[in-house]
Amino acid sequence: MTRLSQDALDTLHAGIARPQYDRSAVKPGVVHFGPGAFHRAHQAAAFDTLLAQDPRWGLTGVSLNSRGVADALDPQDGLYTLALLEEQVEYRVIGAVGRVLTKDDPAAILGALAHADTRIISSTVTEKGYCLDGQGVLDFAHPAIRADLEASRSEGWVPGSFTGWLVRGLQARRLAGRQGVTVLSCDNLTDNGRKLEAATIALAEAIDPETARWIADRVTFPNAMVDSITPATDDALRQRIAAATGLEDAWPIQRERFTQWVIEDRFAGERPALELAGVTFAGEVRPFETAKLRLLNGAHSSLAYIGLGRGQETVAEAMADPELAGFAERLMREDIAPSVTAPPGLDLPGYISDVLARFANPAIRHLLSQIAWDGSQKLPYRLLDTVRDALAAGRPVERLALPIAAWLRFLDRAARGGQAITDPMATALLGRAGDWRSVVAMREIFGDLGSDERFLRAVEGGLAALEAGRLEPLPA
Ligand code: CS2
Repeated sequence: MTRLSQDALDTLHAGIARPQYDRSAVKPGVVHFGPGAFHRAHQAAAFDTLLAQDPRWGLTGVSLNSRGVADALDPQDGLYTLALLEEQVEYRVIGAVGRVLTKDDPAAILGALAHADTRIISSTVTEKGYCLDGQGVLDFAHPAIRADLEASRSEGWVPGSFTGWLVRGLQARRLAGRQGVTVLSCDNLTDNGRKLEAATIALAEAIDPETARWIADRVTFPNAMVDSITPATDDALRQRIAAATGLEDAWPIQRERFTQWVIEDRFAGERPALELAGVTFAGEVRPFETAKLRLLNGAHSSLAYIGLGRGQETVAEAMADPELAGFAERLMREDIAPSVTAPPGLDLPGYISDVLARFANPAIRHLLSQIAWDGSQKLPYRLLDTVRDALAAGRPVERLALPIAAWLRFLDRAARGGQAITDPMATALLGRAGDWRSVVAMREIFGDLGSDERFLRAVEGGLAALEAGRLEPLPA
């Protein structure tokens, strides 16, 4: 079967949406770190819509950790197919991604970052890509940061971390006399832009104080909230895409039809007219971030760890379990919602109902094991901040502690079964598995909660409940 490529676009089956612009006229205005499934499902689809009106916002991807995306997309001239999963699946070929650069060609990455056409540097590198400590600031003891500090002592240094590349690229822009840029985080953490700004400037100050001052003056780091459920690509999707489009696609992407992107209107120069693609620009993004991270992502992680413990595989399967679906709804409405100030115009009870319906979508095969990745990086923003707010307000935390107990049992099962887990702190966590108090005592994850007796009693009650096969916490 013919492979998807620029030349093969004309052979696409009728009815398959394709780029509505001349790709040869596109300028690469955006350098994106982490062009994985979520980026290509969400931001790239929005830029693809915008490019039909404004050719200045093409995407150059940068993959620092693997060649997989580059090897899949470069033979396809950056093209890939996006499947919107509802009853009636819709297919769309996305052309917004041009090249995908890898760490094998650092000069090309630096050239893209320093290029005159570059106006935005964006990221989906996940929480762990920021190298932050438990307080959300740059961890100078992080091995990747220490390596960058060492490397930066030599001329022409090549960074290894995302933050290191930001410093190196912004330094090159400064030395070349380029304009400032907007650094746009699209990762799931509260105050993502401000945290990235502080981390970047802190690293720059340690490497090149003149660049740190330049960044503070000429670069903006808006906060942003991103949302669209994007299950991992599998061979079943590849087969569906080949049958539907008539072309072979090495790495198609699938997501739900729902997508939301709220960006703080704080750009270093002209901003892209992404409102043409349904994106919202706001003066204050924090309420949107908190609502989404705590309600959607907090419930997602809860379903993942509890569902895996009940032998379930997908989010839809967990939601088909009445006891677990009921627990998730009570958790959202009674324990998380009180800690959330609804963004302007958002009806919180209705939002919760919509999220639960999205979770239950049978057209989406979203693996609980995928959501279970990186718990040490996700749970602080998704559940532990909510626990802190509840404790401070004198609200009960037993139901909030149950998913934490489920995560502790998830770690125990992996350790006992000799299974690896995907988590940057896997070694430390699996080394402590079986002694849950030593895990909860890890300040880089739990901060002060590890010594809060109310929280510890709630976790103990959650462990007892799960051991008894119940989802209502037992008194410790
Ligand atoms: C999920 C998120 O994998 C996970 O951790 O909770 O990727 C979730 O699907 C997105 O945040 C939804 O916008």
